[in-house]
Amino acid sequence: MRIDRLRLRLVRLPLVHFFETSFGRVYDRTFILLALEGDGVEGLGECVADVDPYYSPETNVTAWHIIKDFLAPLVLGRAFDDPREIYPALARVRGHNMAKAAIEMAAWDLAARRLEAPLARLLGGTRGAIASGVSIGIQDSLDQLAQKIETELAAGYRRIKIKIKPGWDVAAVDMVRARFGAIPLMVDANAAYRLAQASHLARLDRFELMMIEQPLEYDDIRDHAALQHQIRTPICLDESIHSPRVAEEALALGACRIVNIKPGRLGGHAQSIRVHDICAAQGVPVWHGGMLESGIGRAHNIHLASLPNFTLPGDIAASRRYFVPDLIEPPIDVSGEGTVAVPTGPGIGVHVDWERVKAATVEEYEVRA
Ligand code: SMG
Ligand code: MG
Repeated sequence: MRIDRLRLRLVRLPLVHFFETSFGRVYDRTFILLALEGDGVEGLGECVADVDPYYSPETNVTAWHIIKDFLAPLVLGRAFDDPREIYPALARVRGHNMAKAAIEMAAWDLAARRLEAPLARLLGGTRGAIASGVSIGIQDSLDQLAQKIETELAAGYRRIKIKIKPGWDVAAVDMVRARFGAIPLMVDANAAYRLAQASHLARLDRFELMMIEQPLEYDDIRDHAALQHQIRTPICLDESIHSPRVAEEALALGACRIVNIKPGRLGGHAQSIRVHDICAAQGVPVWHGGMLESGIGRAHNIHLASLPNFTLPGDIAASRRYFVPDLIEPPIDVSGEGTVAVPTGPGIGVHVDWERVKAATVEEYEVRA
């Protein structure tokens, strides 16, 4: 396929409910939608960068700049036999995985649409539905947290993840265990602790959590390995795993026992599959993370999460938890058993409501070969 045109749209959508992590509270989501056209077919990607550089160093402004000025010229007018060639073609640019992933994932959608095949088939997906969990942000009170958990369990979700930070950790988990018993439960610290707090984190061991996600700094492997030797709860790494090489290092050093895969953080589907395979070869389970994506990014995630080593429920929930209406129609829904069906149509297999996209667009850019 030859890439003839690239289009960027900066889109802003209000969130149904605020989302709070250890680095702050957000009320809306602003992100870049990327369309690649080749051989008269269009593929879509969603950039998971945010307005601020708190989860990752990238922002919408850096991604826009890097795509427009450096990445687009590396793909426009070029012919690719396989979307696996895209990430290597962008290698001259260091880092900026979220910007790269938006292009790479659009190329996968384009390739799948040209073959009139669902994306999951090209990626190597093996299941027709994925297990879905929810990520519940820090709330104003423990009562509010309990109410949220009750709602999500009633909806059928397969596991509950709560965000933690110093001051909102042991007591929150204690409340959840006391009220809801042995539900599948995990916590995510988004790098809010330091190794010196290991004995405090060890207080979580008695709650038999599925895992603690990214307790220490975003670029740290060694301290996570030290921490894993001091706590019983399995560590799952999110922010730290930005490449297959780092995934190998983390596993070799014993820095984690579970890996969160987000294609935006890794530079796209091909790099994600490599991490998936590295983990599978070592018997390490993975699950699919979430970045508050619209239905477009969410659909990409669902296809990727249909690969065999995604054995734990992911942060891929129904559209209605985030955006009403979503940019796709019908929205992503979850079954009463807590599963999300893998779309069967060509490409990402969802119908985009372009009127809604237009209404939410705050900036546009287009460039042709
Ligand atoms: O998409 O449901 C979702 C959000 C899942 O908790 C979630 N994501 O660290 O895993 C994580 C966070 C990152 C998003 S906060 C910008
Ligand atoms: Mg996380």
